[in-house]
Amino acid sequence: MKLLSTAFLLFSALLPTVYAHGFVGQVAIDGKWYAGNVPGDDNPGESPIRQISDIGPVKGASNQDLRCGLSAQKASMVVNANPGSKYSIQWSGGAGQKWPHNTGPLMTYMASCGSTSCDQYDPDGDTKWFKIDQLGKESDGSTWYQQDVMQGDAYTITLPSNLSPGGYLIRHEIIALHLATSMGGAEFYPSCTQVMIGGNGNGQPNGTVAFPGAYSDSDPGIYDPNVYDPGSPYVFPGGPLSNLVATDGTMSNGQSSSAAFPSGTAAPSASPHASSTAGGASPSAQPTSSSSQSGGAQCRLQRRDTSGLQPRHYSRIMRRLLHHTGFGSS
Ligand SMILES: *[C@@H]1O[C@H](CO)[C@@H](O)[C@H](O)[C@H]1NC(C)=O
Ligand SMILES: [Cu+2]
Repeated sequence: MKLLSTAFLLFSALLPTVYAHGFVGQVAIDGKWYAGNVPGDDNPGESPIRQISDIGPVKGASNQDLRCGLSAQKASMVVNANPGSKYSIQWSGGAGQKWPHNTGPLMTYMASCGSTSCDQYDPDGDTKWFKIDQLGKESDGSTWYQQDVMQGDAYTITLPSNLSPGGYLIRHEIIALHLATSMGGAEFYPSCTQVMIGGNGNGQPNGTVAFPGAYSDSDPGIYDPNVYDPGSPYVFPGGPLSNLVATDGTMSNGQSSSAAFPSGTAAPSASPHASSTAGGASPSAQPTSSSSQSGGAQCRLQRRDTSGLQPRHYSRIMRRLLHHTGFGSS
């Protein structure tokens, strides 16, 4: 008996701790991809994506890390974009891993860096964020689009068409709700990309929010006891969309499961440095280049092209079956 329990304790201690979390690994402006730095990497390379300290979540609606992610550092690049530019996001679950969660919304906000260059700008309590996009469940009322992210898809939006010129942070976020049946269980994964908007727009947001401040731990879209009920309605947190709104949200095949990120020491081809030099990004760092050519794998949010999607729907159904029979992971 004694021996047995000792053996059990020893075995438990040896079980690996599973960190099922992630970060925005890459972003693209009008199809040009920029790698982000691995969280906590001591040797950050050139990137417009602010580096965070860890792939773990921001917890708690009053956490200042809700602005740009865990201990986010200013990034070295500010990339040019325009009103109506395509902005693409590739989530990662860590080196070589896909994003691990499938429950909860994708949200995107922007904020002006004011007269400060965005690579020098520290968002604070006065930073005025306006919501440009929010994406929840698919038309079946149960499957979250985050499921597509978990399968490796990249997400692309068209930036608001009337943005005034200047420097902005684009704050894209997943709120993972797999633990949201408990108050405080929601996991926030914000990420900021530094852009310089050109053109001659003149739009001003009609409403802005602060981070922290926009969310409360008791918001129905953050503490959601019904989150696993099929068809349960979802109330997005953070108020209404701005008048400056992104359009054409699209999931498309991301890169294969192979790592696009340097793990520890940088692999030259996929290094963040590579993408800052002209044409330097490797094919593996360009998630959509192959899928956009192969066609068929794209899925518009309203009008899905089902021709290339059979395996995905199939696996989704399988996953649900497994879940309902108790074999799926929680
Ligand atoms: C801003 O405009 C949008 C679109 O017209 C509207 O849905 C939203 O309620 C407005 N927000 C505020 C704070 O007035
Ligand atoms: Cu996680």
